[in-house]
Formats: sequence, structure tokens, C-alpha cells
Amino acid sequence: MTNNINWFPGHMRKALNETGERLKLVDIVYETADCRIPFSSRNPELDKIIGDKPRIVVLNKADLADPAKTNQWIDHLAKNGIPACALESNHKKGFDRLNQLTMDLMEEKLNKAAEKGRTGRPVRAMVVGSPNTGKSTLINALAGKKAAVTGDRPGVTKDFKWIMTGGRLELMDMPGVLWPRIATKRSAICLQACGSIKDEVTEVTETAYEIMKILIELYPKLMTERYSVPLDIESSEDDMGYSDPYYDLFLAMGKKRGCVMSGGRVDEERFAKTLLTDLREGRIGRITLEEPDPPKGN
Ligand SMILES: Nc1nc2c(ncn2[C@@H]2O[C@H](COP(=O)(O)OP(=O)(O)O)[C@@H](O)[C@H]2O)c(=O)[nH]1
Ligand SMILES: [Mg+2]
Repeated sequence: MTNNINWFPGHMRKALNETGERLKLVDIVYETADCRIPFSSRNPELDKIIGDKPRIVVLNKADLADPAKTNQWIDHLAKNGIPACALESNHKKGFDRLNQLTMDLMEEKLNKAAEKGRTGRPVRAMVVGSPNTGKSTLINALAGKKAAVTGDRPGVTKDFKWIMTGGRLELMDMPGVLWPRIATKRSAICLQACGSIKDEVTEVTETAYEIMKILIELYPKLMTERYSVPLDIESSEDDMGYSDPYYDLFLAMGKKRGCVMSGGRVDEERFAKTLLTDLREGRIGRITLEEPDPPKGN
């Protein structure tokens, strides 16, 4: 599977260095992750530049994720010393918890500043995360108006502004961009299925087929409900005596959804697109593709 994020190592390094420079200016970091793929959408390189700066992992798009697994992830991160919260940036849900965590983490620093006579000191925050994790949406939601975000193209130095968000928080209007963790084929598929890596036309069918396998493993009930196909259908052999029950299921689901060409053959690409859109828009249900411990990868 090709990695179609058109960054190269030098570019990534530059983006990381720039983000590191800007991190020096803030008190706290909001690290956005996609709540459905908290493993693959986070980048361990952040740890190297974040130092001992307080950080909150924002599990964004929680509306699309499995609530029980979201809680497992929050517990798992907390056990590893990383406060985390679920957020729905585009529905403005979960912000009270984010504020609470922010103030808990900043309390000591603010008290020290107050002792030195600096009362009412603002808390400066910066949003950092990989593409499509909702950085701009989060900044806009915190800013309370649509406008401020200057852009998040990696490797491009731009001036930034501080946005007053009400309360004590001042937010850098330019997020830091990281890249997702595409260490395994499974990660690549999950990232692509969640829309974090752009669809490559030639790969849509493969991605959909692979994600269907993962979904059947993790959420068999939701899959049968959505596509009205029993998961134990009898598999047929091809001319070479080879059978792939998952491929048969894929075709059966496509047929059921009316993705059929003239002549009766299943239009695999059309069903692939249908399946991916269903998943991305939450129509299959609330789904989390990665378990906290241990992260799945093969
Ligand atoms: N369902 C859902 N979609 C979200 C949420 N936050 C952001 N999005 C969507 O995710 C996509 C990427 O968001 P964006 O803020 O552009 O991500 P960025 O690349 O990190 O800046 C957009 O289509 C947003 O509307 C959320 O909490 N729930
Ligand atoms: Mg953005």
C-alpha cells in the first residue's frame, strides 16, 4: 500500500522543528487524535519536542466512536500519565471537561505566578495533531467564531496570532501539524477508512474490503444490521479452487445495497465507496477501530 501523504522525511522534520519552536511559547498543548483510531492518529515524535510541557490528549470526533472504548482509552492514557478527554469539536461537546483538565494542570503554575504578583495571567495553549483530527474545528470552537485559523500546511512558516477565547485561555491560531503513524498495513487501512489519508482511486476497493474484515471482527452485529447479510454465508470456490469467504461477503453486501452493474455483476468500486462513506459518516454505528492495550497491528 502506498503512503500517499506527500511529505518526505525532510519536510516532516522541518514541520516538527517549527512546531517545537512554537511550543516554547505556550503553557499547555492540546494534542488532537481521532477517537476512532487513537493509536494511528497520534505521533510519538511529539513526545520528543514537547518536553515536560503539560499536554492533554483530545480524543476528537467522539460522536463517531464507541463510547465504551473511548472510556478505555481515557483510562489507558491516564494510567500512562497523560490526561485525556473525549470531544466533539463540531458539536461543541466536551469543552467543560477540557477546560477543567486545563485548569487542573495549570493550577500550580498559576498559583506560583499569583504569588509573584502576576494574578490573572492568561494560559497559553497550542493545538497539535495529525491531519484531519479536527485541529481547525477545535480552534474555531474555542475561538467561538469562524475566522481565526490561519492554516496548517506543514513546513510553512507563517505569522500567528493569539486568540482570546474568553476565560483565561489564549490560543495560538496556527496548529502544529504532525503526521499519522502508518507503521503497519492495518494502520494505513484504518487511517484511510477514517478519511485521514486521501483515497487513492485504485485503492478504494482494497481499503473497503480490508476495513470490512476489521469491522466484521470488531462489530459483527452492526455490520449485519447495516448490510442485512448473514456473516456465515457459504463460500464458493473460484476456478482455481480458491475461496475467500470475506470476498463473498463483500460481494453479497454490495448486491444487497444495489451496487450492481448491467449484467448483474457487483460494482465493487461503487460498494467500496458506499461502505467507506457509511463508516465515515457514522451510519454503521459508533465504531472504534483500535483497542488501547495492546494496540493492534499486523
Ligand atoms: N463527526 C465529527 N467530525 C468532526 C469533528 N471535529 C471535526 N470534524 C470534521 O473532521 C474534518 C477535519 O476537521 P479539521 O478541523 O479540518 O481537521 P484538521 O485537518 O486537523 O484541521 C472536517 O470535516 C470536520 O468537520 C467532530 O467532533 N465530530
Ligand atoms: Mg486544519
